[in-house]
Amino acid sequence: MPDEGEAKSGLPHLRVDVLTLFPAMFDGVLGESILKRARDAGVLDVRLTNFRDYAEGRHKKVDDTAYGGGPGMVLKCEPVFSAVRAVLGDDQDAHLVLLTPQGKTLTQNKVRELAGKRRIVMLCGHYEGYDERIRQGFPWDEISIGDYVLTGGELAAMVVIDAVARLLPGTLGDETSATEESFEQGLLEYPQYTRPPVYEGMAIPDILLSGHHEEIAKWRRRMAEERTRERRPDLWRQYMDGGAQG
Ligand code: 6GU
Repeated sequence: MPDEGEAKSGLPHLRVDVLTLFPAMFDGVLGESILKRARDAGVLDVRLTNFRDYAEGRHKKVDDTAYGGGPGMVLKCEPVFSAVRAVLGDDQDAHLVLLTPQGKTLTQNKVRELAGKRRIVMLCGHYEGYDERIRQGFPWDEISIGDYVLTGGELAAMVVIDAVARLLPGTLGDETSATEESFEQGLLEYPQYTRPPVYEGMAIPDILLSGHHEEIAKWRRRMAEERTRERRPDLWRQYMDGGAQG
């Protein structure tokens, strides 16, 4: 029998628990394409928990007005603490992720780190924010997906799951090494082409038909570098410094 943390295939296996008030938002994303394949293969195990189920009273209230006044609702402590504790059980080493625009911006480095975990528990907020004591109550890794505001953490959680899933061994086909892609090396992708060789007068670069694999690799590297320098001077600087890639 495979150990916990291994898929049927013997590949390592990531479990992600998502705590959300809108579990149905995940159906389409998890039920199609590569994420569906990863789940069917047992590489990725996503479990959705509606933390409203942990709210008390007939009204199952999960949010309330803010102390001190102001617009918008704040996510209450009780249902969140109860749900997180129930989902964790006695698991001591699950990685806790709080989706919030106040978090550190997600990078490919962080995605790689998360892909190495055995279990991730994600909390998706909605409304104006979390009661601050939710932050204090658990050792959250607070993650944002960029400097703009979403209506809730669900789309952000899906972005994290998608980016992490494609790095799990067994998710992508053998020929697609996710780590060979230029972005993993701190560069933007080089231009790609497929048939036909000429489309509406636009021809593909001759080099790609030359059969010179070394020359093609050099050309691709040059194009990736040029593109990065022009479009993303921030990434280019990091690349030239040989520093940590974001
Ligand atoms: Cl994680 N949540 C929300 N509500 N908005 C965001 C975000 C997260 N990341 C970027 N914008």
